[in-house]
Amino acid sequence: MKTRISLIGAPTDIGAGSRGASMGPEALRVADIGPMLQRHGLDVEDRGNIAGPKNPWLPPVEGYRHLDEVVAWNRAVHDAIYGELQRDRLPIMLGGDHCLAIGSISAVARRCRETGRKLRILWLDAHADFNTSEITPSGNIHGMPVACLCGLGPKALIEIGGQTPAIEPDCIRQIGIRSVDEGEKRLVHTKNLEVFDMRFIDEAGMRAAMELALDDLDPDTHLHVSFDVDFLDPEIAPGVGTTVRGGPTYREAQLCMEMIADTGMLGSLDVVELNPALDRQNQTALLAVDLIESLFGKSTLMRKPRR
Ligand code: B3U
Ligand code: MN
Ligand code: MN
Repeated sequence: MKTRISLIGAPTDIGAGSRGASMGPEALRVADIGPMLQRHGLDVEDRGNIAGPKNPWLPPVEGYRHLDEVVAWNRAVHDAIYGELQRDRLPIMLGGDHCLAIGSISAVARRCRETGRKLRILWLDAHADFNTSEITPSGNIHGMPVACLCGLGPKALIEIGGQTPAIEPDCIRQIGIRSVDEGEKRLVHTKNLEVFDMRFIDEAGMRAAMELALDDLDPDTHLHVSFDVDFLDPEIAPGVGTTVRGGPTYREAQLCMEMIADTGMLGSLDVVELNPALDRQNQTALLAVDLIESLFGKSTLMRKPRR
């Protein structure tokens, strides 16, 4: 894994259904994300925050809320993430709502095309984020990034990375899913998305889910983790706009992060949907930072225990 990390804040709630995710980057900094990574011997550069349009808080137009502003933010995110990848650094995007993954992942996909590397995306989320303007119940674009990345969406958003579609559905593995809208469900099946939903995790366990999600990785793979904090059970992570009960426990989430760390292939990360306005004493940000510590290789022991 790369040891040179860049933090990039994207302080906006432009794609969300409630206000407050714009404060996510600062809450993660207050929870010590930078110093924590430094304590693990990583070279960390905090590149500060990206700027973009303010949130006009208007109703949807033709199935999209704030489309022009979402495009502007994602173009800026794309350029910032692409720049860090070109500098051979591992970018961590501090969101911001999940619509911003269109910018970050299109940049990662573009870089993978240029360098000939394979791409695997782990989408940790309560939601599939696979809506389109025709089927969205809300018009909120944070419910659409996976569809946009797969080429289903407005021209301005699907073209951000240069090539359309930015990615193929078969490079995504979704984990922790437990809230999918009716039309969205049909689209998930049509496009054959690989989803390890909570039913799967209940029955087979997080270990089996992650073994499959990380199965047959080419040794030259860029692993991107898109961590929507609402992936976590709201009992432990109340600071998000769209809580869905029945998510992974603290232990399950730790195992998930540790198994990703064990691959040694992490190449980029989004941390999104953290909403400090809904949090209690920054506990959700502190939890996210704790889990990110495991994602970057914190483990209890140096080696496996003797049996
Ligand atoms: N699927 C719903 C709700 C939602 C999606 N992502 C979040 N919420 N965070 C929608 O509005 O598309
Ligand atoms: Mn999401
Ligand atoms: Mn979500």
